Amino acid sequence: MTTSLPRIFSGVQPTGNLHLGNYLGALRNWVKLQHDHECLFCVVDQHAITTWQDPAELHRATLEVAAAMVACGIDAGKHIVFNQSAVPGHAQLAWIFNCVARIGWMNRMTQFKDKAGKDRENASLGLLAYPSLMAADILVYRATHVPVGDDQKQHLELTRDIAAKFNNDFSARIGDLGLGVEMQAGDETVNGFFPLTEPLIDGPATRVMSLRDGTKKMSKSDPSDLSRINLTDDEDAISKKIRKAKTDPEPLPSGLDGLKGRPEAENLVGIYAALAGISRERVMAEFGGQQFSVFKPALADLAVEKLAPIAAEMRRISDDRAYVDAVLRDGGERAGAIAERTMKDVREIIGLLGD
Ligand code: AQP
Repeated sequence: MTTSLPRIFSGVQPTGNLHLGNYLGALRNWVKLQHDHECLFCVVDQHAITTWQDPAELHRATLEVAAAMVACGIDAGKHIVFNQSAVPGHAQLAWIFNCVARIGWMNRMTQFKDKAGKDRENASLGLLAYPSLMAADILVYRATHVPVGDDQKQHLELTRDIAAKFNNDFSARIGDLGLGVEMQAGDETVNGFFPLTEPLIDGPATRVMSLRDGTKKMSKSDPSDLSRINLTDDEDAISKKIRKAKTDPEPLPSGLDGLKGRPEAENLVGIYAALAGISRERVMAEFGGQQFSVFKPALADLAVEKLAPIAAEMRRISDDRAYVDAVLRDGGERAGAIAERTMKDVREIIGLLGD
């Protein structure tokens, strides 16, 4: 895998059932990007354990996420599909980044604040350092672009901060060893080892919200299964969840402006637009002024049409355990070779003796 195409890294945590938000915010975009990028898609199992996971369930979910990537259309032969713990470079580089990043940077992360909640002192140290491991995931492959949902924007900014500080802290050494590449940092051209990775946050569904509360993002860890459409849901479950989705008593407004202050209606319109591959304006042109009793069945039909084939493909692939194991093994070997080349240079830059 040595092309001159821009390199993409992105990951999904095996923390439960993959849902519509993961699909529209991440997986579906990955499928499009694989045509003109060199891609690494990772099941980030070491991120998952920043909060407690049942070991058997973690194992199952890791295989399921890998199967989902392939079921959604990722070409695992051309690109790399693997699990994070198969490549030691992620954890090795994360430790180095823990020594580069500042505690204050981590304390400002909204995901940490949300997940740690009020009992911050009792959160795992790993949860606080999560963005450092995420920076390592990306930079151990010196990836130039990361497609993510809107919720990961702050972590991506931190990844750039870590790369910039590393480049700056070791600039003389990077220059002496001839390991720098020229890159643009704002208006300046700088010489650095790690790229300043760009996020790719694209499409009408970069933040899909819960079906039970339009102010909360759709999430695997929401205790209510009715809050999300799982990629494994069958036709009946998809229809039922859309029928039961929280809405207000008013019909849909006639234009997009009327969706302001109506988060549940706005969310359903966004989901329809994303699944149909049309703009939200077009959805409003078709359904504006209509009751939810008309819009919801249309949305349910569309969701079933788009998602049921993915669920069927996921089941087919998951049943072939040997195939999923082979995808992950092959991906881990190829990813490991790239990561090890980076780590060799990193050790030399820092002055670690290594092996
Ligand atoms: N609701 C969402 N809308 C759009 N994109 C989303 N993503 C997640 N939720 C939404 C995107 O999916 C990719 C993988 O996410 P993840 O599994 O690594 O972690 P997450 O963002 O923490 O997802 P969850 O579902 O909320 O998991 P839990 O509940 O375990 O924390 C990312 O690109 C993410 O942006």
